[in-house]
Amino acid sequence: MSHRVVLAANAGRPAEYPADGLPEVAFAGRSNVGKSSLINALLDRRRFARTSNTPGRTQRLHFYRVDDRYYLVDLPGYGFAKVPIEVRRAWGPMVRTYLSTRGPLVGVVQVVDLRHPPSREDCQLADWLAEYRIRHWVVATKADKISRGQWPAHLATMAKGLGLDAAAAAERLFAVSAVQRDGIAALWAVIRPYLAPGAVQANAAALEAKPDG
Ligand SMILES: Nc1nc2c(ncn2[C@@H]2O[C@H](COP(=O)(O)OP(=O)(O)OP(=O)(O)O)[C@@H](O)[C@H]2O)c(=O)[nH]1
Ligand SMILES: [Mg+2]
Repeated sequence: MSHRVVLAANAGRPAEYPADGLPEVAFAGRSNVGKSSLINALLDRRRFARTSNTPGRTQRLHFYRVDDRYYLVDLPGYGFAKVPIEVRRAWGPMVRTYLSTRGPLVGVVQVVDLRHPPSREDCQLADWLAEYRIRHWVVATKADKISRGQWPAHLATMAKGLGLDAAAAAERLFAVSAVQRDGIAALWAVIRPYLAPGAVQANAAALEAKPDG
């Protein structure tokens, strides 16, 4: 199936975010981890979301409107030593402002590298998502770079590092390869219901019903 994808906004501040209220899922993770490649794989596009070999290229929030029904948001990446210090300083406030204020956000896909244990910043992001009570999936990508037999052990390390128990990991942790397309259909099947029309209202109601703490 081919999607109609439009880069609707390239935003730094909330005033620049789209205002049409369509549901959105955002993709967050370290610079160069494969966020843009994952978005392209989900949309079955070679190169819509811009990918590059230069880490930290994506310094603003890219809102891709898909089929005029929902957004996939490519967030700026964190934690790359080669990124200038001013840029690294701006990342936290830019992303926290987005996460803490964005009504149409129904969930975040945290993208990590299946080959490595989560970094301190990966853990910090997971903590923020918990703090803001944002639905959270963890996608361990570049799975093609290790043998399939190693996946379970690497997934277990990831789950432990990010504080996911076995039940949470079974529901919310995925191994994928954007290059080989492993796990892409399974990931889509889990996310897609949250992007259906009315998802924003359903999400707000679910949060309302959830007891604090
Ligand atoms: N082998 C392999 N390479 C991948 C995969 N996903 C991404 N890459 C490569 O990793 C590099 C970075 O990918 P991007 O998608 O640009 O990463 P990003 O997270 O969007 O990076 P920033 O925009 O800089 O934050 C590119 O060279 C991709 O081709 C994957 O699943 N397998
Ligand atoms: Mg990118």
